[in-house]
Amino acid sequence: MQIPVGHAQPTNLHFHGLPVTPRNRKVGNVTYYGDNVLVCLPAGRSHIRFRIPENHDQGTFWYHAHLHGLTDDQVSRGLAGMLIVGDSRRYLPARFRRIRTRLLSFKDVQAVNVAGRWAIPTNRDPRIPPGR
Ligand SMILES: [Cu+2]
Repeated sequence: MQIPVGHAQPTNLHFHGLPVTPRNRKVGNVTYYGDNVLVCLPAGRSHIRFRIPENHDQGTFWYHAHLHGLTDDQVSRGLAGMLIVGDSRRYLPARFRRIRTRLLSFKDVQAVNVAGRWAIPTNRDPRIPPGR
């Protein structure tokens, strides 16, 4: 997975439900980042690489930006996604194993009223209480 990081904000990635390493690894002149919420990915292109064991639980998991102080702002603006490991349909009765899988995720966006206007809290606007 390669994460393009713009210059506007730093970020990182955190994976829910995957017991993956938080360690960074350097191969040649490329750094592969682990799942470490304390890492601040530098601007430019960053690489995240880890192995999911063959015997990992199957199911749907999710990942999101988790840079402390910017998490709510970045996640509510879309820096999150779903990740499917394996195909858990094989546990269904035979007649359901070929059903189409659709992914659906819900996010909440918390808006606050500032001086009569609704706004999404960000960590950049001092008038609005910051999120996590
Ligand atoms: Cu999380």
